Amino acid sequence: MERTFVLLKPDAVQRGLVGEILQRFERKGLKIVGLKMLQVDPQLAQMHYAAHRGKPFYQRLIRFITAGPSVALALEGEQAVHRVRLLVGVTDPNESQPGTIRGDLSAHVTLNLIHASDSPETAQQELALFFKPDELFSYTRCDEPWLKIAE
Ligand code: D4T
Repeated sequence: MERTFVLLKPDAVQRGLVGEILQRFERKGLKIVGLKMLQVDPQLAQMHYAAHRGKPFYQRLIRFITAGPSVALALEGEQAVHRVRLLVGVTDPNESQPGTIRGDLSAHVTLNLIHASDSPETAQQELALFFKPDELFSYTRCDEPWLKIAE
């Protein structure tokens, strides 16, 4: 089992899309193992987007991500990083496929609703950046034993 980090960005909260997006992950079978609302402050934003420092869109990105509350999520499942990235869709609104979160719900390259870790290593770093150890949970969902029928 793998864990990944997801951030529902301020536009997801402002547009009332938190439930819709959470539902897509739950319906896919990903397990929520961490969930909290927070306001990303400039320091956290700079750490999270350190790889983009100096790029033309960097200042806009920091301004946007700190503009209002976000929702941080930890999701667990088989190949969770890859599966979540597929559900999210690509960054460019001209290329994001219908059926994906961005393809269905976002039309802007910066206001793109959601961040998801791009590798298991990044996921570990980002989970540690946004969650304290006691904010992440290990538990068995009641459908899990039944679903083992296919093993
Ligand atoms: P994040 O990191 O937010 O999940 O987005 P992606 O993984 O899909 O995309 P990314 O790292 O390439 O870009 C990070 C972030 O920067 C914004 N952005 C990106 C932007 O505002 N203008 C741009 O031209 C690009 C390439 C969107 C996501």
